[in-house]
Amino acid sequence: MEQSPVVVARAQNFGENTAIRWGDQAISYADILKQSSIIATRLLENCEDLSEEPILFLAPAGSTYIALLWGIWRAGGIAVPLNVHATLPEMQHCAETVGANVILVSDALEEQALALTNRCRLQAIFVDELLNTEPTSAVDEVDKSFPHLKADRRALIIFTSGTTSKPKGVVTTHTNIESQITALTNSWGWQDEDRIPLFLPLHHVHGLINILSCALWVGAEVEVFSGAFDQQLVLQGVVDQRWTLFMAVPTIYIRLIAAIDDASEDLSRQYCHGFKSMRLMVSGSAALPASVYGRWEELTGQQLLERYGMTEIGMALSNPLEGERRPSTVGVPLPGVKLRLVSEDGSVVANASEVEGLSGEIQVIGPSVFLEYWNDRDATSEAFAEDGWFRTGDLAVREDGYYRILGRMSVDIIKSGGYKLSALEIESVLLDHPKIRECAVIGLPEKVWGEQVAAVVVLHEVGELTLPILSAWAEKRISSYKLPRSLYVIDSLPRNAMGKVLKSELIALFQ
Ligand code: MLC
Ligand code: AMP
Repeated sequence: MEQSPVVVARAQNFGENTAIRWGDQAISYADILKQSSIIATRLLENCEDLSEEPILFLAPAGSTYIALLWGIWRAGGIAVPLNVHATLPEMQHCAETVGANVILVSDALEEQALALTNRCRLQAIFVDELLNTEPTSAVDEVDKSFPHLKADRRALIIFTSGTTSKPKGVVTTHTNIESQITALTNSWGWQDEDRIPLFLPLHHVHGLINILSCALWVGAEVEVFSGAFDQQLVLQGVVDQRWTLFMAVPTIYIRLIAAIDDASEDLSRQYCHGFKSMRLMVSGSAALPASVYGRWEELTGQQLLERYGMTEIGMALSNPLEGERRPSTVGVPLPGVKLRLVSEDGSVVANASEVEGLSGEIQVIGPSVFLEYWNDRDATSEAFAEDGWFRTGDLAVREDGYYRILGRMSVDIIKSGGYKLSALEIESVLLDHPKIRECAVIGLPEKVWGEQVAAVVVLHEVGELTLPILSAWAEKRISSYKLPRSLYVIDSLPRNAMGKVLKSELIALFQ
């Protein structure tokens, strides 16, 4: 099956092994391969190669999701996973940005898909029935008709919020994805005996690359939880010692600490024992407070491995599997990642292993770095320094050989519960509210979520606007995790001489 991307071809080695488990059901690698073959055949009904055509897909976490992802890849297309909880305008933005003609849909999400196809010129292909059919010829035969895929082809578009008002489509190639995966499978000792729970969303790299794709790369087993994060179900899995690996955002570890603290003595002992039995627990997507690292170790004996990454680059820095894991740091560059720190005036302050103690923007170069923002040449060229290094927008310092993240360069990027949110995107939505004249969205520090979205507004006329009224209005326009959690009505926004809102003053005022 050399014509398939390596990530799919490798699955052949794992045949009847369980790939995905959910509830009391399971599906093998061979069956998912067969399903992906059916999808690819369907997509190639009218052509021999999708030739990097973007194909949207909408499916809850589970085996269908993988069959669609791999099916699109095998047919030569670019897979564009949509957030199953996104609002209609958000999905429409993704569909229009990539200029998609086709969306593959799991039947459970029919309603969202039909709403979208009513707005955009898109053909919806409902896949449940299709996936239950037998391939018309033997799978091996079918496979031979798939296009020969070069590794430098575009493979995936993940939408990410940034310092522009609308999310941008991050394009990665098959080579990028392979190198993002292998950096982690090699560094964290992934093996086919590993079993991992998946409760993070699959439209971001933490869930899609670090958990799902790494597991499938090595032939491991993924237990999928779709829908909202169900702490009790996850804790039951921990008590049953069903997993060897665990990956989550800091918010989840903070919630788990509270659950352990609140449980009866007996149950709390069982939870701690279950966590202790795992071979590795990883935290990332946002800063892990040292107090959480310490408390987790006290309770479970586990030293959380903290790492740092970004949609555009996969994972770049990691504490070691073997050796010292240092709280409040993100360790050292992963294999294949070249990293430097650059000061505001553009001079390189620390080249990988040399200078210590000077802070600068993290810039990265290497095979895991994305190709481009879809159809956005200006944003792409702005994102890279002249000599080709990707500017992350995160500040760091190197101390005693380990990197420590100091924060972000832009106040317009908010991290809440591991989700990256754009203040500008939320502002542009809120400014459409008939009562709002001016608006500044800020991230206020908060213990459990890291940061929480707050809206500071100036109203058109004396009147009232309350948070519940604003939320009810906004929830049709933006995903619920982007909604402001607090609202401050003031007379005027503080601005500098150039008219720019002084967000740091607002943060100091309201935190
Ligand atoms: C949920 N809510 C949030 C939120 N998640 N509010 C702010 N920030 C968030 N992240 C709100 C919902 O809108 C809802 O509000 C209420 O909380 C309960 O919703 P829920 O769906 O039941 O929440 P829950 O399932 O418990 O979600 C919490 C969570 C989730 C931590 C599991 O936020 C999550 O999956 N975060 C991880 C995101 C992620 O994968 N990021 C990685 C990006 S890649 P209401 O008002 O309706 O009750 C990346 C690179 C890297 O960062 O390095 O990994
Ligand atoms: P995203 O764009 O959603 O992929 O989020 C990437 C951003 O998450 C990075 O640019 C960082 O700001 C943040 N991030 C990821 N891991 C960490 C970490 N361990 N500590 C602090 N910030 C992190």
